[in-house]
Amino acid sequence: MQHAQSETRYTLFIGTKNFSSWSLRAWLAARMAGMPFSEVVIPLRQPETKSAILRHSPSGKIPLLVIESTNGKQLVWDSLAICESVAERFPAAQLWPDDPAARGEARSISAEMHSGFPELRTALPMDIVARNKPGVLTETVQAQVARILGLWELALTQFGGGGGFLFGRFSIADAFYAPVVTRFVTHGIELPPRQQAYAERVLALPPMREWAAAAREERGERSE
Ligand SMILES: N[C@@H](CCC(=O)N[C@@H](CS)C(=O)NCC(=O)O)C(=O)O
Repeated sequence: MQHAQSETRYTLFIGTKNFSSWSLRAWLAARMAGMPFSEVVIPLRQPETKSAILRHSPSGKIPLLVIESTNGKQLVWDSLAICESVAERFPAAQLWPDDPAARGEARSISAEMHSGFPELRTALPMDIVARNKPGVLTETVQAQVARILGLWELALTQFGGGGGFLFGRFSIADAFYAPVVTRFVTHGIELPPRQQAYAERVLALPPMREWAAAAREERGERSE
């Protein structure tokens, strides 16, 4: 279904909801910003996945945001670039903190997630419906888990205030760590109380519940 918003039309190409952590980040930021968009899900891990993505996304990766207006068609690819475009086009959503110090930190921790934690991403893949027994983590992965919990602690203490999210109200930083929250649940990583409470707030966001329900449906499981 296409949504029309004045003369601009947004289409977000994403991957299988159970697995596609980069897609979740862009999709969640778009939903939290109230952006009207159509979504196209391209199933991942299929023989035809690459060619299906390449039909739309020259980078060969998703997420991809297609913006169509009277000015023509614009492609925005890569999760962080999409989040930035959403923030720019929907300023009322205030997807970055107002305070420059908080904004600098929110951008830094989002960028650190975007470009980092490769061992954690391999050892603890996103699989929203799975519940795995906690396994033995390498020292590198343990250090990366500790780094993330430390980043959350710092942001919640310095900037979280009463809002409950890393920088008070929901921001792109929360979108960037939302898949990590699901990974901790899937892989049975125990969290300290403050981080656990934060994780629960992220999972309780209506769009997160909607995404998780869709992931269960993809896997042929009944939604809650
Ligand atoms: N840096 C990119 C990474 C995108 C990415 O790796 N997407 C995966 C899905 S989560 C993908 O397109 N995989 C399909 C493939 O590589 O064939 C971003 O932040 O958007």
